[in-house]
Amino acid sequence: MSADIGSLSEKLDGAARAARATPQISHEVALSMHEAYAVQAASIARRLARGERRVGMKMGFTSRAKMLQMGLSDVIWGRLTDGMLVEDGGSTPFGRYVHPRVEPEVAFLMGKRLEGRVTPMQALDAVAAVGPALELIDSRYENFKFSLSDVVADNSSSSGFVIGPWRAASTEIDNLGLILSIDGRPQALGSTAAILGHPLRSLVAAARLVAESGEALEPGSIVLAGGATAALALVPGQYVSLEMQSLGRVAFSVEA
Ligand code: OOG
Ligand code: MG
Repeated sequence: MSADIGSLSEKLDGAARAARATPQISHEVALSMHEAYAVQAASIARRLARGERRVGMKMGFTSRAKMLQMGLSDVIWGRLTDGMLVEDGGSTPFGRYVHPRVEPEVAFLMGKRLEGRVTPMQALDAVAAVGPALELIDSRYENFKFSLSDVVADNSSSSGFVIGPWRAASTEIDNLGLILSIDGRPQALGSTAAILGHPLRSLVAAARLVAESGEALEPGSIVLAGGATAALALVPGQYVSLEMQSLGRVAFSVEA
């Protein structure tokens, strides 16, 4: 069977809207990575057609912790819309998700357009600000299990994100200690060095990857550099907070 990009994107978008898991695509059709990104783009186009606005992109599998947790090792990316944004200190309804998890990330706010092959210095020059961030990932597949093409088609599990206070782009971000807490109790400790050795390397990779899909990192857009620790499963009623050295705090609650 050959891939029907339109109907696959409809299936994944529908699963996300209904917060109901769907079987892995790879159990029925073998998607190439090119086709998987086409399904992702088509499913995001459905969100944009409903009035959501594109606000950036997220990187995935940029740390060993995440690669080991999910058993996949290629760096991937996904698209962020304003509908996925959860206010810092705000809350998000548990019922919106299938089986949400949270992970600590670093966010970049772009000041200049960036695309294609760039050096770390060029990447840094394009950054307007950096901040601590939490990503809510929520695979639309049953049991949070997927192949690489499955997860790419599913917008790299992206479903929500929270961004803390922005700091100057000149802030050193290469080895910042971080504590991810649930209900005030530390659950994961780590360092931003887990993100490809330096989160800026994730931005360099982001510029190259979006260019492969004919896109650029646009001024004003957000780039999430990828989880620095394994993700934690969420349950209703939890208060999630991230404390990042030099960058400060970001938090949200999961509504029951
Ligand atoms: C895929 C998304 C990976 C990250 O930060 O590494 C990701 C998943 O783990 O479901 O967002
Ligand atoms: Mg992530």
